[in-house]
Amino acid sequence: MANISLEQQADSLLRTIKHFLITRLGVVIEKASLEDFYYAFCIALREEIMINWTATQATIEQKKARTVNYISMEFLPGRFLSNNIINMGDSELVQRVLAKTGRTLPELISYEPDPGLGNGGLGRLASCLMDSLATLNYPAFGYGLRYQYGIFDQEIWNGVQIERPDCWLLNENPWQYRRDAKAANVYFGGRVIHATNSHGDDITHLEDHEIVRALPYEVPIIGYPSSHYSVLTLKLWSTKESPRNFELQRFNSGQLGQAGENTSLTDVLYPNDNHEIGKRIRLKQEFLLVSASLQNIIHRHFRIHKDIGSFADKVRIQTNDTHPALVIPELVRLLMHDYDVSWKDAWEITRTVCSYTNHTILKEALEEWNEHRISHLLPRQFLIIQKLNGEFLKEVSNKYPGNVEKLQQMSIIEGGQVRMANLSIVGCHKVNGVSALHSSILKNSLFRDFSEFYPGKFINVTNGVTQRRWLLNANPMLSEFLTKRLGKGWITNLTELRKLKSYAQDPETQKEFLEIKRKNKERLIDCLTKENPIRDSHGKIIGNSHSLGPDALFDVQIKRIHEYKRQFMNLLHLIMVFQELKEDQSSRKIKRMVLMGGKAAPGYETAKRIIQLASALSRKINSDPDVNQKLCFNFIESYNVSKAQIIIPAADLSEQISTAGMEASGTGNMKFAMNGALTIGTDDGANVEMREEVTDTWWPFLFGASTEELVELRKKGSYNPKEIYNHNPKIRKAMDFLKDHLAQNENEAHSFRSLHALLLEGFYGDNPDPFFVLKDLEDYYNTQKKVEELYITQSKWAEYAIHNMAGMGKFSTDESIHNYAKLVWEITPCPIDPEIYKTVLDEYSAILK
Ligand code: 26W
Repeated sequence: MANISLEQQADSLLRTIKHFLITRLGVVIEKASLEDFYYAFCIALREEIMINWTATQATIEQKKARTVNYISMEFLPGRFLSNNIINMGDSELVQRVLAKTGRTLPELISYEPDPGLGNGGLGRLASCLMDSLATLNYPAFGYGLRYQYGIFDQEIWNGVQIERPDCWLLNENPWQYRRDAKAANVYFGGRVIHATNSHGDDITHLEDHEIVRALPYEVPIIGYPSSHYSVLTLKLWSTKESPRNFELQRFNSGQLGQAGENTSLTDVLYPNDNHEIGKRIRLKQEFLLVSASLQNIIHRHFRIHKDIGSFADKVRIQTNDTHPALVIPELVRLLMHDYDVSWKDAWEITRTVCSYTNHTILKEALEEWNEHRISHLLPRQFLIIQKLNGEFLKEVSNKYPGNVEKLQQMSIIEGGQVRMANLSIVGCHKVNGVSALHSSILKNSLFRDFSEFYPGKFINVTNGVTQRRWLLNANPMLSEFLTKRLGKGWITNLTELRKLKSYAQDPETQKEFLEIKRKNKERLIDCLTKENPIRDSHGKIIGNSHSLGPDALFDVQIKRIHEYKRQFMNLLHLIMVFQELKEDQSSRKIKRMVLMGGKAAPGYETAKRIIQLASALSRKINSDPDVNQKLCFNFIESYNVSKAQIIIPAADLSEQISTAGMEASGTGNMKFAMNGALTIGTDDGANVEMREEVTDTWWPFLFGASTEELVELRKKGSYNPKEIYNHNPKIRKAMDFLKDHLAQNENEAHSFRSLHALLLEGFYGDNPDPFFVLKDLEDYYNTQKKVEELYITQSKWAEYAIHNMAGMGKFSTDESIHNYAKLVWEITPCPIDPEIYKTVLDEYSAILK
């Protein structure tokens, strides 16, 4: 549309909107409600998206490109509208159209629900990777589940987390396309009938099984414009709307729950993060995703290629953690059963095609399934896992004859449990961690036996984030600031940020940076005071969040609540500052506004107690006139991607304080730093590489024990938090306050005593303070003092912040994707073919004539 003026384009888009208002909704524009207008506006934009989508898919087919398929139980894409407008390059056009209609973009944007189809880091990473795949024109597909209810909405009732369903699909969603023709049948249960294929290998048929129909909804993922922006497909499977999923006979015999089991399979995202639950429905969800996606992948393969022989060359599958690990037995089975491939070849193809990303080393997060559960629900896949394991163990015992311990450690099935990580490692050609430190822990510690057995299989691909959402979309003012100095190159090549270094000392640049930060803080304060209520124990709103104005240091920790992330340490520090201010109001020279946000898994008691502690502290601090001019603390309800987009640009200080060795990477850390916050952090996850890029000089707030130190300490078993309590009066005073002076009711008293005991006594015979909160607290406290010293001199602070931004070039998912493409998938970009684009456009335009 390049040769039409912007004004003409605006008129044309407006005509389309009016057209849809009448043809889809039956209203004229003057009478349209916000819902009506939003919907018509989005489907008008879709018209253009469809052209590029069609052309992208046609190009991928025609070029017969090798494709990558990213399979993930979670995606956290964030709101689509604003991001799509930016990536389509239509910001100005949209402004013009809206000006003609008296609507504003913010009202449209905030009307849209934020799809919470993930828990946290893993899901958000998947979406950042999809954005980069699209922008870099890689031939890729995303596969996930279309949960009817995403991650719950969180409300805090007098300090207690209440979970409410997140009904993001209440209204028609314009960004998804239901594809009935591409539905797939997924088989569960049944009896196995044995047979052989033409190679004499065992294959299996099923009898008396249940069939669940998976229906895909396709979501367009729009790349940032090159000449023609690519549009990739994210396919989300649903079992909701299928004629046969509802079991009428069970319903008729009064078994209501069972009758609806399969229609409700994709209803809810399991809200556990880093904790395995072992539920049958979860296993069904995982297999549904795997089986439906594989069928779709194979179906696409045969549209383009004549036979299965080229499958190993043309297809790559990336499993996002072990949740989709059943692709391994299921692909082997499909190849043998449906395409008469021999066992040996099926196995070889599977191993060539699949690879696995690990996102956590926490033992309790490593998936295991009871073998009876699997064999009952997925009898054929279980037989394959058993056979694989038998062959694998033979290889192991050939290499290490007589080493029973090795066999036990490496076995896929052990003690009646199927270990999904072991299955993934054996069945994949590459296994990667998500930061240098994390990958080295996988290689040298957690999966050491495997890395010795399979040299070269374990690699690192450091995470990143997409600067399109996290700068361009979330922080327009800072984006302008960057573009003014660096040109637009950084939007698709983040290493351009390096050039910022030469501006770090420039007073004008510093001033402008600080002004932008200030405006972003004002935007956040506005949101907090209007949209972050305080509720009583019945949920009634009784107040609002507090603020100290934009001069205060904005100190932020936002992420899932977990002991290893150590929100608890942050809160103990808050108590210490509170107590100092109580004694002497001039003990602190700067104002500090502390913000914390994050959801607790519904069954995770300690995490819920930490939220309760945060709320109690917020109540205490904000209402105490002795301290509330200097210190203020708010807990942010229902933290999600949309809130992150407002909070992160306003932060001065980013809290990345996990126990060293436990945070696989972290990606919030990167978002904060590229938005001009300084990090107070341990040497953990990607913090290590961020520090290296920024250099120690400009990374002043590193603190805490190192991974190695903690490994030693655990080995020796000599850590004694009581000693710290006895020797450090400030810490002792804070701990005593926690136990004796904060609670306002019996429930709180119980919670805070438990938290106290967790650090000093230990629970159920466990070691006390397993995440070394007290060990690092003193260092943390001293480092926080350094933060305040530096913050006093704003220009100095700005200089540091600019150096930190300059060091973030490596942490774009564009870089991560290039690394996956090179080290794991060996794929090359496949931009839209101009000829194909022209054909599609001509055909489209012909209809309009
Ligand atoms: C089975 C229950 C369950 C659910 C989710 C176990 C584990 C998970 C995820 C693997 C947890 C997760 O989100 N991990 C985070 O992944 C991010 C992206 O790589 C990393 O940046 C975070 O450090 C890591 O905690």
